[in-house]
Amino acid sequence: MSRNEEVATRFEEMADLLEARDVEYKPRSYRRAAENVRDHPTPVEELAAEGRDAVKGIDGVGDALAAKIVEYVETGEIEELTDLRESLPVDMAALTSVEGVGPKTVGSLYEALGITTLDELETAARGGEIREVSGFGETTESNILESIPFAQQARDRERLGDARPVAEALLDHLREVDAVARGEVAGSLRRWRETIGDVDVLVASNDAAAAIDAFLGWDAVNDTIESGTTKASVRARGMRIDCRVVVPEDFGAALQYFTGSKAHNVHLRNLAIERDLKLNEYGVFDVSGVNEVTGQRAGRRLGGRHEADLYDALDLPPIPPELREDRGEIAAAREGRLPDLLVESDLRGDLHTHTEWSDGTESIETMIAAAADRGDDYVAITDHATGPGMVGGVGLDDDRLREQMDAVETAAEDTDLTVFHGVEANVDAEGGLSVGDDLLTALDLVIASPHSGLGADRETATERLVGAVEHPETDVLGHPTGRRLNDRAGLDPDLDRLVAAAADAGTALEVNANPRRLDLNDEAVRVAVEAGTPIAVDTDAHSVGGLDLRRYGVHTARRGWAEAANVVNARSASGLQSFLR
Ligand code: DGT
Ligand code: CA
Ligand code: CA
Ligand code: ZN
Repeated sequence: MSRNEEVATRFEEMADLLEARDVEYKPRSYRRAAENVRDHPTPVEELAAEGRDAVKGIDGVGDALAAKIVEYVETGEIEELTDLRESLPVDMAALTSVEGVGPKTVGSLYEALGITTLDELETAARGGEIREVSGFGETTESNILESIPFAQQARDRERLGDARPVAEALLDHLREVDAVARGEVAGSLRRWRETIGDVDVLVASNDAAAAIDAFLGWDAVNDTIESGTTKASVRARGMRIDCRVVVPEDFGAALQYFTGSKAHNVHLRNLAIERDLKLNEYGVFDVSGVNEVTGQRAGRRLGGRHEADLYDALDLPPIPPELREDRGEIAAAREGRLPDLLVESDLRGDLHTHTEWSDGTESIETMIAAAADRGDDYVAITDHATGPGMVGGVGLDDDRLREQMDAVETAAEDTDLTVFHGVEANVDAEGGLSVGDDLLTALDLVIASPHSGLGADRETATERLVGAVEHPETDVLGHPTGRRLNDRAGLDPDLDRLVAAAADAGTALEVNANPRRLDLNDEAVRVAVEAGTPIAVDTDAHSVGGLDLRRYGVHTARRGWAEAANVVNARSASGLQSFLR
């Protein structure tokens, strides 16, 4: 977590605690400041080092809040927050995750009944205690009771980008073990869902005890939740990890079963039943000759060593894990119209990168060299322009953008890569762009991104984004909704209208590969693909390492059924140039 994120989280907690104590006005200023600190491109520790005035450069941060930011950077604590927590020792995040329960409710229930956790809330609601509290009634009580299971479930799903590296480190460890023939991720992580309930890992081994020992002995394991002869669960790096061991002959069947989704598997099993076949984690079986009366149910095994055996027995081509959500993939497989999904090597370059000219960490030359090292054919340098949502002097004004044009041109002379000079312009409230028209025309590529006003209603959001894609100079709509996974919902535009407008205007919609964003998400990509709207899969890298996030964008696009033909940066440099014109 960056320092900015830490400060933002603490300010939000303060806002909740103050609101719970019926303090007026202050909660709002803390929330506003939190959002601006979170989005501020300069690390707060750098600002704090320059002094309180530099910190006050953040929108919505005055003397008092600047002092708290400096205090946090210097001491790791905010004294007022510590005091607030002591006076109201509640699990605020858990309690407010219940629909209809806000900080004020939490405050009242703590005062009246001493409720501090979700479990206590449930007990009190079941016991009919809540309806007795002044301001509450039976309806409120039963609403709370109804919403608690969802709140318990929706809590702590991990972001894909946080879980994937943990699972891969575990696989590296397991694959070193002699007893382990194969190790793969399964579950939602293998399907590349944007968030993960728990990590599922599957191991093929003829010595299950040794494989389980190796799993439990991984040095990142914090504690063992349960362990048996062929499966175990642990907590490691803040995540729950389930590991199952099967014999190599069954590995394909088990991998298919534990990859899910449950809905996909149920659909597939029904298809099997129609054909007198049976699917389970041990294989695929012909049960046509099975005698119901004697109860002899096993049938004749047709396969299971390889995952494809199961699909093959149903006369289906293998279905890529990303599609296994029961969203029409089984019918498509049956009718031979599964998409030829995008693969990472289809991408020829990144259209959205930042340098130290705005809030990136590297020089133009370094980012170009890093793109060349990856084997790309081209790269676009697209630093932030000034405008709404850009604070603290991060964005480039038109003069600086003109200066950068020369710098990019010079850097481009030393490389075989085709270098595009672009800009990430901010979309204003009316859908206009924060850069002069003459400059937009002169640049190779224009990304238009919303960075402010992300709480707007659907109609306003749609108008604004449609305005941005219809701007004659816009080439790509960057992170269209502005959401932050597990953090802020972002805009919720009318997707049918947005993708139609983008298709008509010849503007690409971005799939921002940063795993905190994944924006567009999988379902929105599918809508775009079906409308024939061009897509750009970009990393929005702010450093060399940021370029490695590409795979998350690719798999999100795959979950949206995208093919290379849908993706503008899967085109050659000259193909891209003709799109940009
Ligand atoms: P998650 O962890 O909530 O992100 O989602 P998954 O899909 O990883 O679900 P998980 O971890 O509960 O189970 C892993 C896979 O195992 C799941 O995708 C399908 C399979 N599975 C689990 N429970 C059942 C079940 O009751 N029936 C069937 N058919 N499959 C199941
Ligand atoms: Ca899982
Ligand atoms: Ca699991
Ligand atoms: Zn960007």
